[in-house]
Amino acid sequence: MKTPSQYDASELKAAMKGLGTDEDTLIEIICSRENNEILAIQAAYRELFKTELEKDIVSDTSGDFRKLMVALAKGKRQEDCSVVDYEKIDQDARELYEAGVKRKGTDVSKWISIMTERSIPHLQKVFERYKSYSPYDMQESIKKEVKGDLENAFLNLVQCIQNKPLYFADRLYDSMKGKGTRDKVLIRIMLSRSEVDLLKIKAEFKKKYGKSLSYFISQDTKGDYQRALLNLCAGDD
Ligand SMILES: [Ca+2]
Repeated sequence: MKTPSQYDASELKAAMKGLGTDEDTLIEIICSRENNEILAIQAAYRELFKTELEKDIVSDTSGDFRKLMVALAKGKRQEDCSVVDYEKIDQDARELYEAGVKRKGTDVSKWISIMTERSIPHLQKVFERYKSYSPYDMQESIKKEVKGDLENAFLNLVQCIQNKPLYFADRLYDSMKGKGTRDKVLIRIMLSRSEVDLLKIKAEFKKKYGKSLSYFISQDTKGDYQRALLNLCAGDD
C-alpha cells in the first residue's frame, strides 16, 4: 500500500522513464493536484527516486509545454481567498484575451503565469469574465491558439479549474468508451480519487452520461478486477 503522494510519484516516474513520455498521465496528475498535494508528491518523489520531480520533467519535455508543466509542478498557486477582487478578475480576463485571441501569435508565458498562479475560485470568475472580451470561450480560444501537448495540457487545466469532479468523470468515461478499456487510466483515477472526490465524480458521471459509473465499470471489466473497482465505487448511485 502506497500513500496517495507515493502513488502519484510512482505514476509520474513510470510516465517519464525510458524512451518517450506518457504525456496524458503527466498532464492528468500535474494539472489536477492542489498545492499541498504537489508538495507531498515532490517529497515522495525525492524519497523514492533520489531525484527531483522538476528535474525529470525538464529532461522529458520541451518548449512551452515544459514551461507549463514546470510551473504547475512548483505548486505556487495562490490559496483560496474569501475576498473577491473584481478589478483583478477583469484585468486577468483582459490580459488572457490580449495575450491570445486578440494578437497575432500567443503570449504563452502570460497564459501560464495567470493560469498557474491565481487561485481556483478567482480563475473560475476570470473564465466567465473572459467571455465579455473574447468571441470564443477559454477552451475554444486554447484550441485556436496552441497545438499538441500544450493544447492538451491547457484544456485539461481549464477543465480541472472549472469543475474537477466533472473533469475526472470525463476521463473515466474516455477510459471505457468504445472498444476495449484503458485500464491504467481507469485504475489510476479510481484509486487516486477514492478518498478525495469520488462521490462528486459519480454524481457528475451519472448526470452527463445517463448511467452510473458502476454500470459502466460492470460492463467494461470482469472478475476480481471488476469486484475491486466496484468496491472502490461502492455506495448508492
Ligand atoms: Ca493569437
